[in-house]
Amino acid sequence: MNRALILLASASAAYATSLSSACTAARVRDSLPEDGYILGVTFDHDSVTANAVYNSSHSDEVFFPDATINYCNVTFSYTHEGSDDSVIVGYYMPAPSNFKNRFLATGGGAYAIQSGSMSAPGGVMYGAASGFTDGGFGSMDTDFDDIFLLHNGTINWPSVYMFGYQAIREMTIIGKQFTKNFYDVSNNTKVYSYYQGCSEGGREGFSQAQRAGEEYDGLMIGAPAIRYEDPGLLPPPCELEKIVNETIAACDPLDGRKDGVVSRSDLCQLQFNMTSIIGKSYYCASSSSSSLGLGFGKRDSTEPAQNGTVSAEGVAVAQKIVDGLHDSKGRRAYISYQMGASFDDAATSYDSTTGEWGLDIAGAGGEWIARFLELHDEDNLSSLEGYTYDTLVGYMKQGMTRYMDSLQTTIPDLTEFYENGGKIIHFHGEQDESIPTGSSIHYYNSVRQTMYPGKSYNASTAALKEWYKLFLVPGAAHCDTNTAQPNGPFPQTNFEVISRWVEKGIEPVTLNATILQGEYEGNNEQLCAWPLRPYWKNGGKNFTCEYDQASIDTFNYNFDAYKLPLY
Ligand SMILES: *[C@@H]1O[C@H](CO)[C@@H](O)[C@H](O)[C@H]1NC(C)=O
Ligand SMILES: *[C@@H]1O[C@H](CO)[C@@H](O)[C@H](O)[C@H]1NC(C)=O
Ligand SMILES: *[C@@H]1O[C@H](CO)[C@@H](O)[C@H](O)[C@H]1NC(C)=O
Ligand SMILES: *[C@@H]1O[C@H](CO)[C@@H](O)[C@H](O)[C@H]1NC(C)=O
Ligand SMILES: *[C@@H]1O[C@H](CO)[C@@H](O)[C@H](O)[C@H]1NC(C)=O
Ligand SMILES: *[C@@H]1O[C@H](CO)[C@@H](O)[C@H](O)[C@H]1NC(C)=O
Ligand SMILES: *[C@@H]1O[C@H](CO)[C@@H](O)[C@H](O)[C@H]1NC(C)=O
Ligand SMILES: *[C@@H]1O[C@H](CO)[C@@H](O)[C@H](O)[C@H]1NC(C)=O
Ligand SMILES: *[C@@H]1O[C@H](CO)[C@@H](O)[C@H](O)[C@H]1NC(C)=O
Ligand SMILES: *[C@@H]1O[C@H](CO)[C@@H](O)[C@H](O)[C@H]1NC(C)=O
Ligand SMILES: *[C@@H]1O[C@H](CO)[C@@H](O)[C@H](O)[C@H]1NC(C)=O
Ligand SMILES: [Ca+2]
Repeated sequence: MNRALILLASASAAYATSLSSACTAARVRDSLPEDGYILGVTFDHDSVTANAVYNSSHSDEVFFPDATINYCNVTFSYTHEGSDDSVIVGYYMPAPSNFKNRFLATGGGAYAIQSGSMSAPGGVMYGAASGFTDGGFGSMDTDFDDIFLLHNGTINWPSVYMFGYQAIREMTIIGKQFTKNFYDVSNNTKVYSYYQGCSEGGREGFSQAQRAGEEYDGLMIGAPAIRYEDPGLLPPPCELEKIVNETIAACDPLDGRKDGVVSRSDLCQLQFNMTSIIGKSYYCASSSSSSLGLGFGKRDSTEPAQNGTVSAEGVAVAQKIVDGLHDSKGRRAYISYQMGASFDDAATSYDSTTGEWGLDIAGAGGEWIARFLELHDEDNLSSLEGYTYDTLVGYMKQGMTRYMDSLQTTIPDLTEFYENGGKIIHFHGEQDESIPTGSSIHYYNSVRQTMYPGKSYNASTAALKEWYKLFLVPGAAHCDTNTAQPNGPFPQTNFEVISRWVEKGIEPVTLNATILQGEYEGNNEQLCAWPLRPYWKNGGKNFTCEYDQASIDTFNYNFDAYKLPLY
């Protein structure tokens, strides 16, 4: 039966179709857009797979609430004519009775372009067909860094553009039409289109706002890695951990509420001097640890017990980290983490052969230099000998120049997205230890100044907030809650909030969030929209969002190490 006959036969009965009868390879094949729907793209009809998944339970996720869902798991591939590539896309299609005329595109983390099985359920539970792509890298298990080099010295440029923005754009354009066909939605009925992702997934979201603005109605973007930035060289972990703990203890009450959460890292920077920690004793038992994050902080280590007192040198190193990357002339090249954030991505590692603590470099930072800048098929640097801050600034410049039109995702002109009526909820953990919080504020300011060049600070902020809001998440780590500040909230219901904003015009003045661990687990909190800052009056009881010029000014940066503007 061809498509037209199916349409006639099913007429308006589409919503009565059960998941089991809808979820067939034949229906998926019939629902594929025409070849050439995107110029040069043809579909491989033999590649189609479809299987119904029932009672799939998801709990303890930070980006969406607990839910049990049913969906049709669809995959198929397409090729770009004239190339011999094959791009696999995956879509989780809600049961027809639960479909709410929504499509959600999802992204990945670190060098993975997708985390579909982890992200797509967050759309299905809200009635959205939810898509992801392998970028044409070979399989859903193949990351960008695995295929980026064709050989030492030879870049696989098509993969750079696919990772940069093209693959997710195509997955969305194909997915929106496939969704209409699959559910028999008429072409003139709106299917709302969303994106959700954090870290590299956040970068992918901004890549779409910047380069595919007409395709989306709402974007939920967390802690975006938009600049392929500071590789982050740094010094003994127990001493640094003690410095962080003391900073948290000293700065927690500055926000008006003593709850173990540094909700005002700006007041911490203005009022707390880390030299007061010198002389305090620290102790850490020996440990063997390993952690794998969504972001850029991969590490493994075995460390001996450490016992000592905080030194002036240790505090100086911590201060240098907090000040951010500067060149030897003292010019700013990059931003650092907010005070109170852990130094995990910036700590030293123990060399068991020499028994000394040496400079370390976060896994992804070393790989960035070795593979993406030096073009060696390796995932770390062999040595840090001879590296200076100027070397790192040089790498920053090289990265920006080489990948300006592909991976650099800081175009501040979002006119197309704005004119299409798009809305953005952008959030960033205020205690992010991997992508500096200030990086998001700097981009927000770049968009504000670019979109509203003639307006004052307050007027341009008010205009931007009508469609693009930035929320800092008190105490939150990189795309996650923070074990060191368990009473901090996390914005877990963003899909609910943005769909109300897009579909019903209910504007989120504050962002809904929930405490997800610790003694207050389950409590609701609201997050202030930048540039307003949280402050608790009346002994921690009365929550307010205040305008504090001195605090806002701590987030203004002048990147004078570069001649080109850094957006
Ligand atoms: C899914 O769960 C419901 C409720 O517990 C149950 O009735 C149903 O049989 C389950 N379906 C499958 C396919 O396991
Ligand atoms: C979805 O389908 C793909 C392709 O057949 C398969 O690899 C994957 O495991 C399936 N996922 C689920 C949750 O069924
Ligand atoms: C809907 O639009 C698609 C893409 O333009 C087209 O291929 C299809 O024939 C249209 N369907 C109907 C029923 O008009
Ligand atoms: C820092 O505080 C954490 C609790 O958040 C504790 O587990 C850890 O031992 C402390 N570290 C040091 C060096 O005191
Ligand atoms: C902290 O105090 C020391 C010693 O008084 C001073 O040299 C330093 O400039 C202060 N640092 C900051 C960031 O205010
Ligand atoms: C740490 O060192 C001090 C002084 O050397 C000693 O008194 C103390 O017992 C040590 N603490 C631990 C937990 O080893
Ligand atoms: C690529 O370079 C690394 C050293 O930088 C070397 O170990 C490896 O063998 C080279 N691979 C090829 C295919 O030449
Ligand atoms: C990467 O290499 C540097 C320098 O050789 C080393 O200090 C660091 O521990 C390595 N990092 C990882 C994650 O292997
Ligand atoms: C900007 O708005 C804030 C909060 O409404 C106000 O306190 C501040 O005075 C305004 N600044 C200017 C220059 O008008
Ligand atoms: C806000 O979050 C609470 C949990 O903290 C949740 O019960 C409620 O449904 C959320 N509201 C919206 C609009 O998402
Ligand atoms: C705190 O909030 C309560 C209840 O909304 C209100 O009655 C009280 O006046 C507020 N106190 C202060 C100091 O703002
Ligand atoms: Ca606090």
